[in-house]
Amino acid sequence: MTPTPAATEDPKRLAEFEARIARGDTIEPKDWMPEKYRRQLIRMMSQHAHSEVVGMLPEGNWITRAPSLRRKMSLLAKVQDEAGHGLYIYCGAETLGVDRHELVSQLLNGTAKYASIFNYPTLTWADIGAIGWLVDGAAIVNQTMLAKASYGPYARAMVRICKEENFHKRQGFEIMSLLSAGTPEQRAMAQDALDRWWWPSLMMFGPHDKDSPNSGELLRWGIKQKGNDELRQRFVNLTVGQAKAINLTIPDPKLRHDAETGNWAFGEIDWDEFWRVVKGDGQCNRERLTARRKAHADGAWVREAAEAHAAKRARLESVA
Ligand code: FAQ
Repeated sequence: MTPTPAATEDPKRLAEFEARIARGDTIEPKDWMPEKYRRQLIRMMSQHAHSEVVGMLPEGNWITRAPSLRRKMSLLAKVQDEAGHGLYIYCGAETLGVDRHELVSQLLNGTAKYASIFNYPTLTWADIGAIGWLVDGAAIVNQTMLAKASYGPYARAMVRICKEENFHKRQGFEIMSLLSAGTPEQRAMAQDALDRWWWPSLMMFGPHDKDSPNSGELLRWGIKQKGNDELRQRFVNLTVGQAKAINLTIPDPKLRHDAETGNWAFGEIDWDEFWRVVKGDGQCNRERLTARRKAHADGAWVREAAEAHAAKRARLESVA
């Protein structure tokens, strides 16, 4: 049997580490940690950071077409926030001893994963409402839990990120609410956006727990506080009432309230579609990576200038 990385760790240190987790201690960058804990965090945090950065593309596409100055300002601020989220999380990942350039290369060469949701197109203005309401709404449900993660730098980044995501969600819900109460065409546009973004939003929580290879370890080490299914259910429970409040219909004929559990039962996710998109064959995967590669190439001069400036400052400081 191949030993698991945890089994190769010093059992005494591992037991001490797990006792700290059980006590609810926060693990900080210079603390001892099992190699597998570090690797899981780098995997999850880098995927998360890539998601924030790629996640700017579907909405960035609408900044020039926002219907008013107020909407343009909100959308600009939101997209800029997502860039900031990517940066905090890349910085957090770097505290685990990994080089950000390496992580970015993995994104650009197509070997890294990022959230499947960002491989769907934004066809109308209502999609901007649906993303704020549903995608940021799902992100808040997931990330509020991660704000209690055992790794300090990740948990602290999530506190600020969740505050900003709340603003994102509100502006999205406001767009959907106004469109839904507007002309028949606007209402149809809002319903169409909900129809297209509902199922991909549920996919954001990942596969069922039974099919999630990482959840066991992440839960045991307090990185995740809840499983994928429980968080997905929480999101559905919260969102059904919101859809009703703005007179939109969730596109799921199996949606029904289960009086016994208090939950909204929902239909099965199309897992073939999920895995197809995760593996690179969604509607916009190629477009998204092409855009990121171009942005990286176009930004080469900024990186060179920053390095030259840093070298100049270091030279000046050394002679001072
Ligand atoms: N898309 O074993 P699990 C946002 C992969 S931020 C793509 O269950 P885990 C803000 C998974 O990586 C959105 N891949 O994995 C915003 C794993 O692959 P690996 C991002 C997915 O880690 C709003 C494999 O499947 N949020 O939206 C997905 O335990 C608007 C097996 O899955 C985060 O990243 C997926 N949906 O649980 C920005 C939050 N689901 O690495 C712009 C942090 C699963 O073994 C605009 N991450 N996979 O090859 C998490 O909470 C977790 O990583 C999960 C997945 C829940 C995403």
